[in-house]
Amino acid sequence: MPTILVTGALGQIGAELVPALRARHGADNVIATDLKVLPPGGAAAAAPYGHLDCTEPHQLHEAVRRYDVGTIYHLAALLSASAEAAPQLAWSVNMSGLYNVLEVARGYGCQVFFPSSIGAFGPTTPRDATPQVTVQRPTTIYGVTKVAGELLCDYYAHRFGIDTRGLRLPGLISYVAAPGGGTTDYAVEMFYHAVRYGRYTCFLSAETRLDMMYMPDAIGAMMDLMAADSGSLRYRNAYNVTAMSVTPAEIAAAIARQVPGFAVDYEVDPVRQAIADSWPRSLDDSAAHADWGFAPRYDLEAMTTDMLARLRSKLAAARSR
Ligand code: NAD
Ligand code: AKB
Repeated sequence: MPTILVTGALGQIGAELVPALRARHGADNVIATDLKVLPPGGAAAAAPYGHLDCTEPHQLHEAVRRYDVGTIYHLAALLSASAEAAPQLAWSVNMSGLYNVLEVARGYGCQVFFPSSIGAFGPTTPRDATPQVTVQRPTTIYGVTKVAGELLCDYYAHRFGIDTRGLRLPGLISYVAAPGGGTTDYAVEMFYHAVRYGRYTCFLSAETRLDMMYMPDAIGAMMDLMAADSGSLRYRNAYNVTAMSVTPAEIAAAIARQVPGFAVDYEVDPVRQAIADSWPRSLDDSAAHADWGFAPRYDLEAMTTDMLARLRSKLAAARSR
């Protein structure tokens, strides 16, 4: 079977996507790649692993040719807060990286997965039940690269017949790998701090409402979308998906129900707050339900229970080493 290539495989998503793909398609059929050096004992992305900088087209061509790649999950990118701190680098990695992936896909006939984001929307987008097709005028460089990336995927699908598929992912909550510089990272940090210290200082205000999803649902959604019947997909740029629309105060309350005494205070970071305030409060993901059967399993309570249990064992295992 044709091989699957994952770029940015050592990040928050790749750390869980690579093992899930290997479980379904066989370990040797999934090539994990990243700019970073594979850390010793990095089991999640263990061999086959290769260094690959997505801004270097020849590295992508060489990997696709060498491993006979049929599908590319292109995860390499700078996230919203990191991108805002380095807009020129964000443009280079997020845009040149995707362009290089699409060009190599055009040359070798690969299927491509592109993760867009709620960041592809902006302050003039309807903020509640944000429609699948609506105004997209983001005010962050991250959002600009996500909208342009969506349009580029659409273009390659319609102009060159490339099988591009994408999701507008919300903030992802997970326990395997740390998040990589996003605005929604507070949600993951809150869980770690609850288990470790029983308190947390949040960089977004208590009532900032954003969409979130537990990582197992996000991994399931990516793999289901990629396996869906091509003819049923109306959108080739990216599908809205979400599992919950929550505030820091609501996540804190859900954690406090299981970690008695957990307390959160708020020291708002104006840069990340401004980014969050420009994003939707909730997405309408009915197109994803209708076209390829998207159905997340975890709501806030179910996610909180699983996340706390997994984190407790992870941190206990780390302490006993
Ligand atoms: P992350 O920051 O955790 O990981 C990104 C990885 O890309 C890192 O391991 C980094 O080393 C690598 N990378 C950076 N520059 C590179 C380059 N030039 N070449 C190759 N690799 C490079 O990000 P993530 O959370 O895993 O997100 C993956 C994708 O999903 C991104 O496109 C992101 O915008 C999107 N997304 C993530 C979330 C989320 O909440 N995690 C939400 C919406 C969309
Ligand atoms: C971020 O906060 O940048 C990401 C995202 C929602 O795209 N988690």
